[in-house]
Amino acid sequence: MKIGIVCYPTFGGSGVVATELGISLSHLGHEIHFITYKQPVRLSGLNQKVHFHEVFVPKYPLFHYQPYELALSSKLVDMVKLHDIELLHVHYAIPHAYAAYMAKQMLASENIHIPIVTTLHGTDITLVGNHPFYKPAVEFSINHSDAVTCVSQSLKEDTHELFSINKNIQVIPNFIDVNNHRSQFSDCDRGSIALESERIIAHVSNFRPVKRVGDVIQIFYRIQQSLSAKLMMIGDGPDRAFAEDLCQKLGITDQVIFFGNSNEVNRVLCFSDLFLLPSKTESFGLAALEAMLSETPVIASDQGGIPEVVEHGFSGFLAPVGDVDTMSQDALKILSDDSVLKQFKANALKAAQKFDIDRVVPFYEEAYKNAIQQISQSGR
Ligand code: GMT
Repeated sequence: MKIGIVCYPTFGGSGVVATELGISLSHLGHEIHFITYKQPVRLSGLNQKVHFHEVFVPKYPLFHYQPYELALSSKLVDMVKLHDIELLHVHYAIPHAYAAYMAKQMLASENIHIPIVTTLHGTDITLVGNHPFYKPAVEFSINHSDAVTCVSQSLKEDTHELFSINKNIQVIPNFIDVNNHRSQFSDCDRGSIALESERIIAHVSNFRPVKRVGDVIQIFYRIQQSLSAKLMMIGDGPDRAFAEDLCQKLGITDQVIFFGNSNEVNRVLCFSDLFLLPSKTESFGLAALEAMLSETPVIASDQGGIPEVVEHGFSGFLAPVGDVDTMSQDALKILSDDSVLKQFKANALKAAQKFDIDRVVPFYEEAYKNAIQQISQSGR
């Protein structure tokens, strides 16, 4: 199949999932066209099967807001015609599903009929999408997609609760490339970052309020009162300065490293003993899954789709949002004893392996085939 993939090209989970999916589909022989405003961060090695088309929005003084959706839908129309793309898979409803719907209508006027598959990722539904300013357009674009998928059962329930959806929403969980990831590191070089006697704790996010980075710092603060440890903070965003200030106030700046947006997430996870994800909500928690594949157990909140990824008492522990005392006590249960830590590390890996890309990608292929078939049968 020739598939157009629309996504955010940034470090966020939806862009990562879209990119890894496209690469994996290309290995299965499909021709993939990424269409977005920048080359996705995880996309390298463009080749005959993997193409990138940049959406450019020329600046014009009249426009207070640059019309990205317009540029994207025009680009989609052009790319579908130029490369005979058979299906568009858009990740994140806003504004991608809306732009794809417009492209579909423009193409239909030229008798080119192409299905749209929309994947909902979380914040497009739970945080941004249901805002009254966007809701009618988001609901319309979901209902007018030819197939809709979402990344967890929890997100499916949230979508039905927040919107009037008349479409079947298929849950296709996020995934991870077990073989590729496991072959990346043989030596974790732990000594470059901490002493042998120190536990290493990690957090990866976009530092938005939903991630509750203050809780990350508070959990770490309590942990380091009982054992010697370092905290690796990877990512960047609005709450970074607040997190750095909090470290200063608590007198732990020497024990916390802020890496910013880094391409070395897997290197840091490789030598980490524990991952913290105390978010207000997560539709899935891809960062936790990536940690688990690096044999890093997870302490997280019990919200959204996280319990579908992290098994309480097996690959980590879950607690109510904001309960930093329970979270730090649970962390200490794992970190205080070498043999318990070893067991949780092994469990984390085992739990992550269930989400191997090879098990999940066939569900997308099937969804594409059905969508293409439906369009050709209905003749539209
Ligand atoms: O977490 C974010 O703020 C980024 C956001 C995104 O769109 O990349 O992440 C969402 O999608 C990821 C991939 O499906 C999920 O793993 C994250 O849980 C989800 N974030 C939230 O629901 C807050």
